[in-house]
Amino acid sequence: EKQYEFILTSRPADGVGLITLNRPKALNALSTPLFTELNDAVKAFDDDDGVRAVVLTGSERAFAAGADIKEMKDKQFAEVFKGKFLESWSLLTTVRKPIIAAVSGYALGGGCELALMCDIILASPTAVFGQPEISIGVIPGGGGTQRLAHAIGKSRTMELVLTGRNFSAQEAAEWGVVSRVVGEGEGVVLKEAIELAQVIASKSAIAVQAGKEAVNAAYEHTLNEGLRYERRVFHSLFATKDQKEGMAAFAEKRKPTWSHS
Ligand code: CO8
Repeated sequence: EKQYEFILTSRPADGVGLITLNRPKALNALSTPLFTELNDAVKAFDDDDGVRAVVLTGSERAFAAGADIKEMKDKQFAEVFKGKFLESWSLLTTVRKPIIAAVSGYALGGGCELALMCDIILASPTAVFGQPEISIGVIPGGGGTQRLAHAIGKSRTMELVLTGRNFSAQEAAEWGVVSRVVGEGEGVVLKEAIELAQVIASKSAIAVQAGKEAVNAAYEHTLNEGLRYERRVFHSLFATKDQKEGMAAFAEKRKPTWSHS
């Protein structure tokens, strides 16, 4: 694997790519150099036929405690506007392969937003989410106001964004921000995320990517456009070998062997 300064990459299981944020002294504060590496690693896994699902994690103490406040504090409007500050930080929302966030500890500000950019979030009971930007004189800038509003509604989002209060793993699960809270213990959330990624990686890669694209359409299209889009993508899968294989295997009472084609 390529060597990076602020992240680690590995392949913990067949078909699974793992990216670990690795700026422990700054609680994985998200800086421009970190995002340059993260984008590079995400793209490399997305382009790699051997990877069919990606897991993104941090440390036990922090998934990420937000954008790097020390990097931001002296920036001027003209600089952030002309320099398109944060614009490239959402690259991971544009890739085809599913990305699972395994969140333990702080996921604050940009850290919460980074988790929200992923396709599935699993939380450790220690996870602490929040959009504390209001307390440092700004607002979320990485999609927090929009993605939280979609996920948990206006009233809760307003309360969180306007007070900056944190919310627990339990609240995140009750509200549907995360798909579930895993059991207690060091490394449990990562282990479960890798297992989940393995299940996804064991399916037809084309069907998985089509499924991700169709679900995402629910957040961008009207219901009718979304339903039409889903049906079109469903129809198109009949052009794949994996559809033939999957349905033949069912009829023949055997396990399918995917060619991912
Ligand atoms: N930026 C820079 N450094 C940080 C950050 C941060 N966001 N968070 C923690 N650190 C550093 C601390 O400065 C400290 O460094 P040092 O040892 O050199 O003093 C080290 O990490 C450890 O932190 P603490 O000593 O503060 O640890 P505590 O356990 O006492 O507290 C907290 C942990 C509560 C997480 C605390 O560190 C904190 O409040 N951090 C800031 C949280 C925050 O406000 N985050 C929002 C930042 S703004 C933002 O994210 C804008 C979003 C932009 C979009 C991004 C798109 C993806």
